[in-house]
Order: sequence, then C-alpha cells, then structure tokens
Amino acid sequence: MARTPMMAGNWKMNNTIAEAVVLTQEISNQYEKKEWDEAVEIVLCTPFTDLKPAKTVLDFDKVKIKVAAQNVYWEPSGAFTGEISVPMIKEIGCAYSIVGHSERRELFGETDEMVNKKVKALVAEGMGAIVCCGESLAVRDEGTTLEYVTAQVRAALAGLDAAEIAQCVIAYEPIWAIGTGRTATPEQADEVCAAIRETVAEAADAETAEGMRILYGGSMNPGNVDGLMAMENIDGGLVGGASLKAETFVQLIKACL
Ligand code: G2H
Repeated sequence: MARTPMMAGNWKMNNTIAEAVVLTQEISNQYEKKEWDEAVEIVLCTPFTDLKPAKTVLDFDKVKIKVAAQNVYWEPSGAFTGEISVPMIKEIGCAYSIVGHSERRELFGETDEMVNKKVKALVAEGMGAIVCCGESLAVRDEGTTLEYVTAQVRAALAGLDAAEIAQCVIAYEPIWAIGTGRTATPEQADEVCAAIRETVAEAADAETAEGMRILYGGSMNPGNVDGLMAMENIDGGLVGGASLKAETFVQLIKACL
C-alpha cells in the first residue's frame, strides 16, 4: 500500500500571531499546487494562539496545508483552567493534534494513560492524533529501545479499534536527537519504526499497519532528510527547528515528493 508521506512542522512555543502570519504566508507562497496536492500531506502544528491566523491565511490562499494543535485536553468542556478541548480545536479547523510529545511527558508530567485519553478524545471527534513516542539516551544505552517504544505505542492505542487506530499517525522521536543536532541514523530510526508498525499490526491488523504513517522526529533537516525518507518504514517527519524557516521547511516538503 502506498502511504502518502506527511511533513509536519512542530513550531513548539514559537511565533507570535504576526510572525505566524508571515511564516505561513511564506510557505503558502511556495506551494506548488500540481506537484504537492496529492503527493504529500503538509501540516503546521502551531501554538494555540496561531491556529486561527494560520488557518485564515491558508484558506484565503486555497492551499492544501493543514493546521494542527500541539496538545489537547480529553474532556470536552468544564472546569479545567488553562486547558483547550478537542471541540475547540476542531472548530478552528484543525485536522490533528500532536499527543504525548516528549517535552509534554518530561516537562508537564504527561503519562501513557493521559496520552491514551487524549488519543481517544480526538478520534471520537473524527480527528487525527499525531502520537509521539521515543526513548531517552539512558534507555538506548541500556539496549531496551524497542521494548520501551513499543510499550508506549501499545499504551497510546489501548482500547481503540482498527478504524480508530487508522486515524492516527505515529511520530518516532528519540529524545536524545531532539533539538540537539544529533540525528538517529536512518537504520536506527527504521529499526524502531518497523517495530512500531509491527505493534500497530498487533493492536489493529496488518492492513492498518501497512497504511499507518510513521514519522521520524529529532533534528530532521535538509541535510539528513533524504537518507531518512529512503527507509521503508519512515513516511515523513515531525520537524521542530527546521520548520521555523519557510526555506528549510519547503526543502523538507520537497524531499517527500
Ligand atoms: C522533535 C522535533 C519536533 P527538532 O521534538 O517534534 O524537534 O526537529 O527541533 O529536533
């Protein structure tokens, strides 16, 4: 099954509304309709405050680039000060939310159970989840990377049926490669992505696993993207630093064609 690659920019906590409008406009200006329309799914995961402005630019320019949140809460409404719900990001026109990024797990105490609740809330609303997983350097050095990462994936997808799992995209992001300039080799990344695909087959079925997009994240840049994209089990990228400049992000999109 041919999988449509995804290039998703994770802006993290960067870009004011004014900056977001400029960056979105710069990316949109370089959109090559004929070539990109069917070949690659492009997603901008912006801060909550930038979602509506970015979506407005993209809608006005009529380009097929989607916006996504970087996090979401599982309850639809209520007394949860500071949280944003799935119906709220859906109303803005988000296609996805990132869930379980390692920065959320490490800095904000997000657990596998919370990740699972968020994934369930998203798919129940017909939205997609970009589910992040990845090991620390200590886990890699211990030699238990595959067990650790596949356990994270199993926990994130627990209780979902095959159709719901098919609404997800999985991003493998080794923590030791995030924002460090140190990338996993294509072979290291593909080994883990293959194990993730196997885990999806067990949680859903072979067809769902075959169709699942598995992204690599962790210092992806124009210099290493081709090697990563050449691997059998890597279907795109979740990109932080290199998504903050239109020029480099567009280079990464083109590497998916
Ligand atoms: C990993 C990635 C984006 P960067 O967190 O999710 O960031 O490309 O800056 O390593």
